[in-house]
Amino acid sequence: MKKLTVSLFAALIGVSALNALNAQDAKPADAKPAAADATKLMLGVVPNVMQYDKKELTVKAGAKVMLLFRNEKCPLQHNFILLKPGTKDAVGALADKMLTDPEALKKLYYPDSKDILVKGTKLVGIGQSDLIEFTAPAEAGDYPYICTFPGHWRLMNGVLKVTK
Ligand SMILES: [Cu+2]
Repeated sequence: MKKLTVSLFAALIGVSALNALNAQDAKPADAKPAAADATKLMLGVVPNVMQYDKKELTVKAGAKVMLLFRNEKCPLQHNFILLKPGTKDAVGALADKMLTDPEALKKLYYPDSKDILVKGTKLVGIGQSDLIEFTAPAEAGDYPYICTFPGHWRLMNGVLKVTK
């Protein structure tokens, strides 16, 4: 299963990235934590209905995470942010307000909020992907993730379950 996941990642992020993963495998055990040690998660988009393909993801508290967010077939653009527990509605409301923000596109539709823990690096259009690396929260709990393209978040959301 691990091999399959790694090859899927390689296909999506390119051969050079695979070489990098392999190179890191070869490093001594006391080297810095490598990509190979990271928890690899994949999140996709269901075309045209403004939904992620997973309502739930799970990681261990404090784990290094490589999240591959990809949009294979949806003509709309999407993004990914991870939020503090219980803040989905508040940040969603800020996302909707970006409709009138002339800088919204430049900000990739990410609102300013101290409740945002992790942001993706781009708007992901059809055929694109975003490899998002982060450290999972240290506290166990249910951390919402949403797309902040205005109007999407009410449907386009899920929960990262952080476990001890
Ligand atoms: Cu979206």
